[in-house]
Amino acid sequence: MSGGRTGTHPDSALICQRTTLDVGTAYAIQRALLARKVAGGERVIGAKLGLTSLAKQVQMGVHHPIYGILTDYNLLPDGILTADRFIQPRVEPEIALLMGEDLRGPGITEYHVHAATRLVFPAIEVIDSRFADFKFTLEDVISDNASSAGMALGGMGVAPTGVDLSLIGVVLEVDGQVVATGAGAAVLGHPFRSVAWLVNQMAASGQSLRAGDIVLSGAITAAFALNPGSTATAHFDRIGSVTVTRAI
Ligand code: OOG
Ligand code: MG
Repeated sequence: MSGGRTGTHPDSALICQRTTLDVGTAYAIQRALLARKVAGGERVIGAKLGLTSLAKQVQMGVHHPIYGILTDYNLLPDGILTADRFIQPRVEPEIALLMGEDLRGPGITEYHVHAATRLVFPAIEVIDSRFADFKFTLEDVISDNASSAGMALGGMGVAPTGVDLSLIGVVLEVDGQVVATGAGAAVLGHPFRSVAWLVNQMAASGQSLRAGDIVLSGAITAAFALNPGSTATAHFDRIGSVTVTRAI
């Protein structure tokens, strides 16, 4: 890893040196960093997909889906990004799931994910990176927990029954200007397929989703930098809207 950027989170004080990793080692590093966070009092609340849409893969120059683990530290009260906690935050519109049942791979399909999903939410994920300008390899970004930094969910959730999430449109605005548009199908064809991929990948290291977990299914559009004082809103068809603001 490279960059040597620091932040206020204990793990962000790590100085990174670029090394040659394979994907398996990168996920082992991710788990080791998670163990440190949990030992420090953070609680696992779910998981996230990354690089599941063409827009994101092209933007980041990394052409393979990844996953990371979410903790309660990621939840942004009132959608506010406090000034001290982020390095170079970017916002991405995502469809989030609240699981109603445990899901353990292998062999999980989008149908299993649908059956296990209790609620869906409009979400904005805030990603951040220890790598200058988000320039990283697949293995780098996996070991950095898929750039996971924050998230905001809109409303109280909508039952997925009768809603085709692949057809849900989204309009992303920053400071009132439309910066991107897309639909749920951008993430591996369907958000449930994206989450099925996640669960099957997690199985390789004995990880799984539990009832009550929150899952971010992956950015539908490219990510956009959020400057101090700026506000981003993602408006989704049928499932609602969500807003985050970066404090000055
Ligand atoms: C990696 C994380 C990407 C997504 O939804 O595609 C991600 C990055 O772009 O830094 O969270
Ligand atoms: Mg994301």
